[in-house]
Amino acid sequence: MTDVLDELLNLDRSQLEPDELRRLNETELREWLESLDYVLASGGADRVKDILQMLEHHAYKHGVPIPYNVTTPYINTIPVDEQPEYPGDLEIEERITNLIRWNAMAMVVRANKVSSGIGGHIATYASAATLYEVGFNHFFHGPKAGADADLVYFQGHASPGFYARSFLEGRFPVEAMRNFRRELQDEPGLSSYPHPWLMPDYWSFPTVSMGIGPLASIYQARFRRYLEDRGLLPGGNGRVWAFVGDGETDEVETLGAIRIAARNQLDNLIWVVNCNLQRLDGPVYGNGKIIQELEGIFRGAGWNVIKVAWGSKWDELLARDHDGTLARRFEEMVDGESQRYAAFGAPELRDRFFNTPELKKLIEDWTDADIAQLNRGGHDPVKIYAAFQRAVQHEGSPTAILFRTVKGYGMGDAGEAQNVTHQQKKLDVDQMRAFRDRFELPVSDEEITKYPFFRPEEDSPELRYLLERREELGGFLPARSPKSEPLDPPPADAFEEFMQGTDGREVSTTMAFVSILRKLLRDEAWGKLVVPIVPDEARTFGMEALFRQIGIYSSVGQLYEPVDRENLLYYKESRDGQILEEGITEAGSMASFLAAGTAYANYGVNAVPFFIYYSMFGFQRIGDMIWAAGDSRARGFLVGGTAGRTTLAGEGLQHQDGHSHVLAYPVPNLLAYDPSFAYEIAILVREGLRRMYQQQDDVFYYLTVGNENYAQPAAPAHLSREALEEGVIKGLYLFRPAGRKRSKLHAQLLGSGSIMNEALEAARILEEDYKVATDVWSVTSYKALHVEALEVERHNRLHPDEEPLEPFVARQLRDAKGVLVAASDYMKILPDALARHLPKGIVALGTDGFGRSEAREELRDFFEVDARHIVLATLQALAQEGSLEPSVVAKARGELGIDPDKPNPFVY
Ligand SMILES: Cc1ncc(C[n+]2csc(CCOP(=O)(O)OP(=O)(O)O)c2C)c(N)n1
Ligand SMILES: [Mg+2]
Repeated sequence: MTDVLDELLNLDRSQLEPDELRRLNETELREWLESLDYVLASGGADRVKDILQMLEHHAYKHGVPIPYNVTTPYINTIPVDEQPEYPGDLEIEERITNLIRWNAMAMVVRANKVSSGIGGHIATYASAATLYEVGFNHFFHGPKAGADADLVYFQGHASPGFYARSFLEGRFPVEAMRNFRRELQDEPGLSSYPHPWLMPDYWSFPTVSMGIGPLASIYQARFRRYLEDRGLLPGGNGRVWAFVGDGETDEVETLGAIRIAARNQLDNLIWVVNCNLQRLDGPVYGNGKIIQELEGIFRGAGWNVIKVAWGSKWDELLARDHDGTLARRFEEMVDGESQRYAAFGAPELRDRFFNTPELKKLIEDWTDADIAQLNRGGHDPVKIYAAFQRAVQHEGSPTAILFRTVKGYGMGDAGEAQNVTHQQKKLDVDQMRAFRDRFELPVSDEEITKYPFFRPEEDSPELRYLLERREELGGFLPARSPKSEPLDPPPADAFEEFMQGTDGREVSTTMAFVSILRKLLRDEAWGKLVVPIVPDEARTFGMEALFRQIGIYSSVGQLYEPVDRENLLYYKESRDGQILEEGITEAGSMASFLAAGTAYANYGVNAVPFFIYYSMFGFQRIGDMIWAAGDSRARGFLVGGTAGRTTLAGEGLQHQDGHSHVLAYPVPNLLAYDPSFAYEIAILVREGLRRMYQQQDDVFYYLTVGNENYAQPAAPAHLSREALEEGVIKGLYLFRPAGRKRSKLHAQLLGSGSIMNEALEAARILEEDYKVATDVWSVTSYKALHVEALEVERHNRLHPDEEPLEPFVARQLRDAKGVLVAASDYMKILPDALARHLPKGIVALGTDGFGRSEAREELRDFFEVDARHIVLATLQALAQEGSLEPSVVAKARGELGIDPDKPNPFVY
């Protein structure tokens, strides 16, 4: 051989005849391949990898960059000879799966038969049934597995399948199945989608808003590591499984954080991507191959990827495919073409897929029935088991398993692989019969018209098998079982220092909040449970002292000496660090909030997340995730910093939030506060801890804090501590009674956040310059006042024969004299929404409109929320009620220097 090479090497290739060149190429290739075979046989796969890597380097050094290929051939990752033996009883498992398929389909069809338009999905679960069943029978560990218990994010649109399984398990009566999507019937109903609020013993994770489940699962797996590394949770084999739709990967939330999972080496995270190649309208990627595309993305991000594209029957053909013709044909076929074979079956596959003499030869003796068995990998339990097994054994990185399935599998002409299948909710009797025959279900022709649910006898082999498997694996899933112990709040005097004020020292509410947080971090019981979460804004909010004090969590500790090591407050990362420094991702931070805020339910750990961020990038950017926190019964504190449209001065236009408090209204169990003073925050934090962790109410808190420095006052002396706490918590209390007594003119000013200072200044001007006796109230929460007033109103409506109750806000203001004027750094709708609950009309000042780049003073003038505008509004209100001449108001306008022709800050 060497002689041949020597001879050939001396040749000038350009002089060779084509035939000679071909022979040379062939010889070269053979040489290389033989060497490789030798290395593989003697040194094994690892040695081959080493050599190939070195070769690549070598070529690169000589100016030959090898194009990086992020995808592997379009065949299964796990070769047949590496598939483990299936540990279960395939036959009985198939019968169970078929029963679940039937009941899942029947519950949707029946629901829509009984009342049209009730909705539901058949095709999603039909495509994923075997994936889930292999998981339920062999992998998913239930709550009784302790530290090995898994958390599973189920695909929301597959919910009929889980209900159908739970029905077989005896967890739901048949009435519940009949009331799928009918939760307001006499009998128990079933929620359309995973909803922990509505089914708190069952669902843990709301997944139906696409992208949120996958994103949350990454941070869930990381949070689990955090708890283990910090000694708050025993280490175990518990994993996070997330089932993801292939269409769902279009959502930026789905793939946007996958590298975070790789960076944190989350081998406790397994994603099962159900690539049925379709979404709602049609193919996910008809002109390409979604599996290949996703493989590249996951591999590029550092994930372990397992592809399960082809079922076992294809192995027979691949074994005979010596020259790679079949593998190349796979590569050539786009998903849109592939969908046709699933829709039209064996004849189409025979004619169109096997489209060359070589390919036709592979199936020359095959009948259509043989060809029909050429299944996709995600319907083959043996392949699924092999993939799951490999995923749980994999170490060092997260795993994505890409399963190829058929959307609407088994639905036949009612929808199988049809573009309309996602929304197919109705099957006629013939289609039901076809379904029954295909899955060999014991339902008679007479029964079938009634859409019956089928559950075998209690001691049938199927039910015994199913129950045994779940018992072995730690109990039923889905299951949500909160198990944390109630925890007393810090003692009443723990935050006493904040009740005293700052003695004239000017500090912002942000600084006050951070001091409160630091105090809590030092608390014996609570300190370790606090989880500060920041999206690269710790310095913005003056929290950098915490870096050193409690450390930043890193799964690998700190592999470098930080540049500021000499500093007292250096950037300290450690394995038992407490801060979750998420980088610039509010969505990721919120996902951490979700994980920490539900740790009481998922791990029995009373973690207390404090997520501190620019208030502008909360509700309007990640509102759906905040909604999910409400739905998930998450507990904790969202802290919106640099809050208010005018409070962050200067170039902070992009951060000028004057509406997050409006956006906080829709989330039912969210309590939203816009405090003005340090002692209010102290009261609210302690109350939050009491309510959420002692009383175990599934609420969470939103606090806005500002960056304007001012002297923090002591708690007002005219109120008892009890009355003050009640007012702060319920949303309103009298902060400073009028100084002027026996006046003819009276006003009540309502201030919030840092606009409270403008209200106080306005009161001074009103009293001194216009002889108006002015009380100043602090409104800590318009939402709290509004919600309570609605509750009272509703009670009165439903109990017309009882003495009507009075809303808290009306009671507080009942005896207050004169006009009501409210000002905040938020939209006017907040005070306006209270109008009908008040004893008299209210004038609302607020910051509706886009922000501006300006200084605080100019901004407050522009938005008409400064002391001068509050004075003007008060005088105008007094004129309107007839207590003042309009000319006095016009004169005052001049005195106050307000331009009547200034532009309206609200453009439309
Ligand atoms: C944020 C969001 N947008 C849109 C929808 C509506 N929707 C529900 S299911 C679906 C298609 C899902 O396709 P895929 O992720 O491939 O799941 P499959 O049902 O195919 O398993 C869509 C668009 C949604 N639930 N959430
Ligand atoms: Mg899909």
